Amino acid sequence: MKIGIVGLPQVGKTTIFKLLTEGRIDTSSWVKGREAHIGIAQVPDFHLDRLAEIVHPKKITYATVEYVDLPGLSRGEGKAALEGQAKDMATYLNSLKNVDTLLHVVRAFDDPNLPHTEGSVDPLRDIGLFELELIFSDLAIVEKRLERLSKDLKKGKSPELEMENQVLQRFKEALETEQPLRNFDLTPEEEKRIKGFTFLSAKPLLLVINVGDEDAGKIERIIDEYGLQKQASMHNVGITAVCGRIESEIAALPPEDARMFMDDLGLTGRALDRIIQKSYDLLGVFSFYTAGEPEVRAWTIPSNTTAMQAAGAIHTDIEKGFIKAEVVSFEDMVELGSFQSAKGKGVLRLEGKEYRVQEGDVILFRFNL
Ligand SMILES: Nc1nc2c(ncn2[C@@H]2O[C@H](COP(=O)(O)OP(=O)(O)OP(=O)(O)O)[C@@H](O)[C@H]2O)c(=O)[nH]1
Ligand SMILES: [Mg+2]
Repeated sequence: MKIGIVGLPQVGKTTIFKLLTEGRIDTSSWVKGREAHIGIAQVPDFHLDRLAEIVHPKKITYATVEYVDLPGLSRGEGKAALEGQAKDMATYLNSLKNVDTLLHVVRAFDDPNLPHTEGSVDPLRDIGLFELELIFSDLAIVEKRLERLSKDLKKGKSPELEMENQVLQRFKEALETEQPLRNFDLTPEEEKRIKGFTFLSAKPLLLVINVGDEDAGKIERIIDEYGLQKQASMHNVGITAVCGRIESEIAALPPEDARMFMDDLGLTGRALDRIIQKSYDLLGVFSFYTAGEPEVRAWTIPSNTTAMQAAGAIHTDIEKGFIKAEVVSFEDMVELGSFQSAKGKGVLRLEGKEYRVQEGDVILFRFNL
């Protein structure tokens, strides 16, 4: 999973990046500019920790997320791309090419020492403003491609080009009325035709409201606090909040100290867990586990994945040679301690190719090489 951290300038993107990567990546020497910075973070996972306690494996492997911390995108940059001045936008788009989700950091903290680029703190305005830049950037790409397509279609028709033309015309209409592309449900074929483009407004969007140190109490009721009901009801949009500055400091503390500070501030959970959970929900993914003595490992898959596809997530050979999946639920595994005792108690299930893997399943694949 790959997540791009985006937003207006000076809203706390790098602060949140540090929090998500638990301060393990030194950001102090970073040059300002259009270059993005990349960090890989383990996904905290209490299921995995618990399984490791009972299996005592040689190795524990967490799922990982790759975070890309981007420079701020200022008002007007998407629009400039639309007007053919896309110099900086190309680098920006390139950094976001393979990103699964945009994590939009929205400034809600006030700080007299750090003037807001728009003159005042107004999360709702910034969400709209940023969305519009994404829409303009997409429209620039759509218009350019449509121009090219109309020339190509005059030379000779092909079903592929016609389908692409149709999809892009629909996109154009939507974008011109300021609708983001993440509202569209495309067929797999349509998706394939447009895969090569980086349409920013098509990516799932996680809004992360960055509140001030004194506003930790607002995190739980962030939607009402900032009037985000409309955003909350949108397709492919998730919302959460952090106290960026203070929570990134807490993230660097030993757990007992962290707990004390969190209690003082009225924080019920860690920012890291909040953001990961929301990202997983937004993308509709979860983890299943393999738990052998050499390695206990989490595997992230989309909901509705079959046992056969899950095998493929581990290795194509296991998918190709798939015979059966031996499945024990996380709860049974923790209670009984091993596949052997799960079998003895009759709670180990033998599942076939089409079995839909459930969150927390502990699986042993049987396969032929
Ligand atoms: N008061 C307050 N300041 C914050 C908070 N989060 C970030 N800041 C401050 O805002 C400034 C910018 O933070 P960064 O994390 O570098 O912001 P950014 O969005 O990465 O900035 P650019 O990459 O330059 O666009 C720093 O001085 C931070 O200390 C916060 O929650 N509260
Ligand atoms: Mg930054």
